[in-house]
Amino acid sequence: MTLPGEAKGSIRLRTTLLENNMTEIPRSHPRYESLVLREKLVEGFRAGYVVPQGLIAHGRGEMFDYLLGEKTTKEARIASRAAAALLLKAKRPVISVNGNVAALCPKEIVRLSEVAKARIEIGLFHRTDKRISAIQKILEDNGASDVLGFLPDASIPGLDSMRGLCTREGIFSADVVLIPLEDGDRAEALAKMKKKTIAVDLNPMSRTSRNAEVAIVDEVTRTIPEIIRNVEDLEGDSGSVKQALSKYDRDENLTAIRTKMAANLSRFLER
Ligand code: PTJ
Repeated sequence: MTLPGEAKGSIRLRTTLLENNMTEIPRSHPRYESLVLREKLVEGFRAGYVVPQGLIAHGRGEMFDYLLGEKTTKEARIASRAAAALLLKAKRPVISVNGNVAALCPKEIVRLSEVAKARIEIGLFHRTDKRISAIQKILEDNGASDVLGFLPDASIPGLDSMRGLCTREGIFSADVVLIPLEDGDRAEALAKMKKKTIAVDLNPMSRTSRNAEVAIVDEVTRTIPEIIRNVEDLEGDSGSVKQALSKYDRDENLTAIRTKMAANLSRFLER
């Protein structure tokens, strides 16, 4: 049976999707992008590298994104440019990857690591060797080589969770660490180690956002390409790198986003 508006050729695709327990999302759906992200996470969950807690965390993120109008704000753009500048200034930048990030934007993470000359290290809260191997494979399938994290040989002081495990070559000796979709503990512990962190977190009130050197309040699949664009633009231009950093004030930026979210919420309630 062909559904209304469905091209004949898409029947095979629909069958494949059903066989794989995936849902086909019509492109015309007003929340198409958001639903595709959910599918990616569900796929990762079924394959075993996204934890169920990751699905809950994404739902929390969606709620904040709703308050942002599901689009990148001016404040997030300023923060992403500062993040790009920080990565370019870093001597040993590292990108930390967890299950959700591997499911949502592996290709973009690998591209960012190339343009910013940053190492990739897998760091999981719910750590198992099986998950690390699966995530490493996804990153490698997307072009990464030399992914760190499988064999940790150091730990972050003061952190009891498994996410404290890291590698000496990577996070332990990094000066700048990009920590997308993090819980607050490691962000705080990394700050105590005098590392500069770049958070990507839709919650502007989270400890991660409040502890990061640069806090980008935006959806991760929108943020990473934005950082890539800025790294490419700022590369080799030390004046603009300096300007990007001086233009950014974390607390001011977070306050502006909270104000924006509150205003949107009031508007929604008045509807
Ligand atoms: O793969 P693991 O084992 O390392 O576990 C990963 C999760 C995400 C489960 C773990 O890091 C966790 O529990 O995170 P939290 O404490 O729920 O924090 C995640 C933060 O990311 C929350 O503040 C969410 O609002 C935010 N968030 C969720 N999805 C997105 C997001 N921010 C940006 N983009 C998203 N897609």
